[in-house]
Parts: sequence; C-alpha cells; structure tokens
Amino acid sequence: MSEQLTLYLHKLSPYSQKIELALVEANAPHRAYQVDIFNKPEWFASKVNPVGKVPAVTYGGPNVDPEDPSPLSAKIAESNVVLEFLADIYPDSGLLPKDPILRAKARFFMDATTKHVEGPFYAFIRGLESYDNTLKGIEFIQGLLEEGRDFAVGDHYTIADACISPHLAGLKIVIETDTGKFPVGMGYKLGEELKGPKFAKFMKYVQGMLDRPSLKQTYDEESVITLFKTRFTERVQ
Ligand SMILES: N[C@@H](CCC(=O)N[C@@H](CS)C(=O)NCC(=O)O)C(=O)O
Repeated sequence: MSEQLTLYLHKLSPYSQKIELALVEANAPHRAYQVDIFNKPEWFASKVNPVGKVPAVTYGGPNVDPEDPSPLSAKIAESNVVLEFLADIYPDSGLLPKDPILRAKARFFMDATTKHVEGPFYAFIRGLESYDNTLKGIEFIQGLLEEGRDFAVGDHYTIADACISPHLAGLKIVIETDTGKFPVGMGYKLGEELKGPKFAKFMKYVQGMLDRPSLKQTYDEESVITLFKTRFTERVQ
C-alpha cells in the first residue's frame, strides 16, 4: 500500500495548481485540504509549513485528520520542490523523463519559468512594471520549445509543463479581459503582441496546455477572474 499524501492548497493559488496538475497527470491518490490563506489556521504554520504558504504536502505517517498532522509524516513545501518530490515518488509517471539530459532540460525550463515568466508577469499584473520583461521571458521560454512537440521537454507531460501551466492560464485572463493594475489597455496590447507570428510556437504550446483535461479539472477560471478583479483593482488610467 502506498504512503498517505495530503496536499494543503488554496483553490485559486497558481502554485497549488501546479501540484494538483502533477497529481492528476500522475494519477496519484491523495487527499486535498483547502487552507483559508486569508485567515490561516494557527496549526498550519506550526505543524505543516513554517513559512505559512500553500502548497505544502505531508507524506507518510499514519492517516490522520489533516488539521492535526502527525509528527511522523514528512512535511514538504515550495511548489517546485514538491513537483520534484512527486516525480521522485512516482518514477514511472513520466513526471520527469528517465533520460538525464531531458531531466536537466525539464529543470532548466522550471527555473526559467520561475525567474523569467512568473516574476515579471506578476509584477506586470500588480502594476509594478511594464510587460516588456514578461514578453522577454516568454521569448526565452519559446526558445526552449521544440518545433512540432506538444510538451516543454520530450514527448510526455512533465513537471516542467505543470510548473508553467497555471501562469499560462493567468496570462490568458490578462490578455482576454485586460484585468490587472497596469494602465488600461496594456493587457489587450500584450495579447496583440502574442498573437503575432513571432510568438506562434509559444501560443500553440499555451493552447495545448490549456486544453488538457488536467488543467480543466484543476481550474475554475471564473473564480480566478473574480480574484484578479478584486485584488488588482486600483489601476493607472
Ligand atoms: N514560492 C512559493 C510561493 C507560494 C505562495 O506564495 N503561496 C501563496 C498563495 S498563491 C500563499 O500561500 N500566500 C499566503 C501567505 O503568504 O500568507 C511556492 O512556489 O510554493
């Protein structure tokens, strides 16, 4: 029998969704516990993740109430670390390829996503910088994609795809609804840039990721749009 795995998440957190995607793609049995991140229970930081953020997982130990995790289970946090962990405990899932070169490429893709897309993209949504760095990051990611392939690396869904997909879903919202603290129209303008021939390979990859059943199963677009609209309301006119 496999070890118990409990995922602590928030339904609208892109970092949590990375883990849900990997779990669904690996068909991995697990229990999910929703943490109210706006009113966090005291036990969460003291017993699960000292940093107090989702996602986090407990692994192993007895099957207990998620609100009272066992000291015998391992506690693992940071979405990219958890993704690697899932690939380790499900070595036959394809979450990481077997080939060491492709494994390195998947890790490089994750690192590039975190540094060059995630950071600039959320800075843009928050109205802290223009979309120039986001576009540069997307160009960098596009350069890593191989023509004619559906996935970030190799010919199978990996943690590299899980790492970027929630951000691609957020990007879709921004370019289709212009929601964010950036000056009015900049979300649409970013969309126009991305729809040009220069970004055709990236946009094909985006569509493939957004069409996956795992994405649809783990994502509530309307609620994320509402969250974006309420969190990112004061706009530069
Ligand atoms: N670098 C972290 C970021 C996690 C993160 O920022 N989680 C947010 C939700 S999207 C959170 O838990 N916020 C609650 C808080 O900071 O108190 C990761 O990749 O796991």
